[in-house]
Amino acid sequence: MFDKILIANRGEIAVRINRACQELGISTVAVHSEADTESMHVRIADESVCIGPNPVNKSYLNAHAIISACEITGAQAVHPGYGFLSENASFAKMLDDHKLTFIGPKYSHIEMMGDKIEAKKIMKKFGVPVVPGSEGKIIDEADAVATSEKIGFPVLLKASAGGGGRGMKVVNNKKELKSALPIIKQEAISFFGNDAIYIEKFIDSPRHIEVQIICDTHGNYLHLHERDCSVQRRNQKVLEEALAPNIEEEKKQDLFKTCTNAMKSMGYLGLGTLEFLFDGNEFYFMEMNTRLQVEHPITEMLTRIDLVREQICVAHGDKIFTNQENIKPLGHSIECRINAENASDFKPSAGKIKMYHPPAGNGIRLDTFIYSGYNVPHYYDNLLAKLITTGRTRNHAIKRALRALNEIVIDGIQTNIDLHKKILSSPDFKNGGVAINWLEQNINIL
Ligand code: MV4
Repeated sequence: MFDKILIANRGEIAVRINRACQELGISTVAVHSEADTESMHVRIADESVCIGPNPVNKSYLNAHAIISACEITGAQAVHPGYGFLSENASFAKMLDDHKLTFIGPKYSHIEMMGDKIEAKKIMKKFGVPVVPGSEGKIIDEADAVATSEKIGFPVLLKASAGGGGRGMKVVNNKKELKSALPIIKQEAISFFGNDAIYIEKFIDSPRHIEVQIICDTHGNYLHLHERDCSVQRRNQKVLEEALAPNIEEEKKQDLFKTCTNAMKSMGYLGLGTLEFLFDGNEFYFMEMNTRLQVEHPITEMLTRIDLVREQICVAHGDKIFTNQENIKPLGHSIECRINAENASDFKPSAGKIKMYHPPAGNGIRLDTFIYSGYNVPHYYDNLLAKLITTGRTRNHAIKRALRALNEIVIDGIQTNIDLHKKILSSPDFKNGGVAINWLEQNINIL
């Protein structure tokens, strides 16, 4: 096993990764910006290196500074967490060139899945159901019109280098398509430096279901079931649950088999998530994420598998400790993302946490980095904590989440704790299976 790992991230995920390293007997190096000197991830690591000033492009996105920090400390591997450099293929390649291990997939797979047209082509080739749309990139206006008329309006224009909801536009007819095409192309160039556009049938009110997979270098391509991430606002997930309620078991099992077969055909390594839209009892592949995800703990609680531990092990070349037959999800798990934000305009809030008291007890997990007296900086993501509750049934997990949200105290800054209480108390949510537009449409009446 590695002796020393550098954690190229901050906040709750850096703390989460540090914990997995400690349990594996691996010593840790934290990296941080000037604003993060007093951050929890720095305090709990064995060593720390300041890699630059507060803006992320000068610190957490500074690949050269991170590689220098490895050389200085003798770290053998880098865990990128999520966000920042976690899906940056050239960073993964740079680490390879420096004989350092990137704790993630091969850089070629990161690159492939980062190109959404390429990702869709590959998945389709391996039998994964995809959203009906253009065969690859749109060549010109005539091609766009012909493709859209064939699949039928409304259609969605998507930038191939986009993802996570950026660089998309719905068009309802030929006229709208013709005016939107040059705009979305220009956006694609200025946001992503790549003008490749593709077209998909617009699916109106689907659910967002994702499949967690993990692969090693010993021929194991396993799935860890699914998560339902439909409760979102402006492309930001708010609450996730596993398993996804009200979907036929056989339908899911067919999908899992297809996903693991695709991973085997690709020779994928490490953790991955295949994102699907679920509509009218059908799954449609959208994108694949080649990183550890924010919402991984709900899968951990259900399967009792430590995803970060396994991620480190498979990156080292070790075998996954279990097999598909022995992975049996137990009960139901819900994650509430607790953000520092204004309750009325949802704008990020920052400032000093005067008092913090965590919830505890049966079925409660809180992944966080905050403490009483901590000053939340405004430079970074506003996620403060993830409350993960697990129960024997979905109902029990919901009741536990409400109980824990009543126990938790975060004083001094504004949070979205009340929003979570409203969601968990709403009859629609309790019924299970709300669509991706549900929260935005109901936020004022919850
Ligand atoms: C779609 C879609 C409807 N139809 N594709 C948003 C993020 C990116 N991963 C792709 N997204 C979508 N693709 C087709 N053909 C709706 C969305 C979408 C969405 C998907 C999942 C979760 C939240 C969402 C919010 C808005 C739009």
